Amino acid sequence: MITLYHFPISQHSRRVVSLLEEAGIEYDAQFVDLMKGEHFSPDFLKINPNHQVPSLVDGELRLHESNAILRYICDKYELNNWYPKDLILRAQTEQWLDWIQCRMSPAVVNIVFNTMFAGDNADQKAIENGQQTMVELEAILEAELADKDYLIGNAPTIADLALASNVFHLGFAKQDLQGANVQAWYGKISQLEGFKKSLPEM
Ligand SMILES: N[C@@H](CCC(=O)N[C@@H](CS)C(=O)NCC(=O)O)C(=O)O
Repeated sequence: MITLYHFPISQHSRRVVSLLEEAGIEYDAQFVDLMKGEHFSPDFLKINPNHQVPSLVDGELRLHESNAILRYICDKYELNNWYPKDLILRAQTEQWLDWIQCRMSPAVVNIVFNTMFAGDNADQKAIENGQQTMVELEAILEAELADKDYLIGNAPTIADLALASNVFHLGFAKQDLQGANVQAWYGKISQLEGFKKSLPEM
């Protein structure tokens, strides 16, 4: 059985939990409490020297990076609906996964970390930069979701789960995206049982 090291407050963890729960895959869930510094324990550093969740262990394999973990799970369990095999749909899924990692996640981290978790070290400039970027990114998403239900066509993929984990995270800083198309899309993802199960108890 695969083991997932995760923490519910972690946006990157939630996207993986969403997929595992949605696909009904049995897994050993290991809670790593970031608030208590458990990610710096010598045992966890052997699993992921980056001291980050999520991390996956499957036999000899130790895997970090949430999107790599999503891809691995889809390939291992042949979840072709979540990670399409069609050349064009696959390329679009990869595009959005990379966009989410390279553009969306850093802006979300700037906003949420500095608003919620940085305390006296909060960087106001980083919050402003994040908010400025988010205006541009939301406009891109609004246009993309104007004529379709999900990022890639008419069914959710791992790109939607990855994006939804970021969008939920913005809620910690009360920065919910307001665009009608993004809201409609997020309403659909929010109904997924796997997504619901990934959320922290509030
Ligand atoms: N690129 C990584 C980012 C993972 C990440 O930033 N995890 C955060 C929680 S969301 C974490 O573990 N932070 C603790 C640390 O960096 O020390 C991924 O996609 O998995």
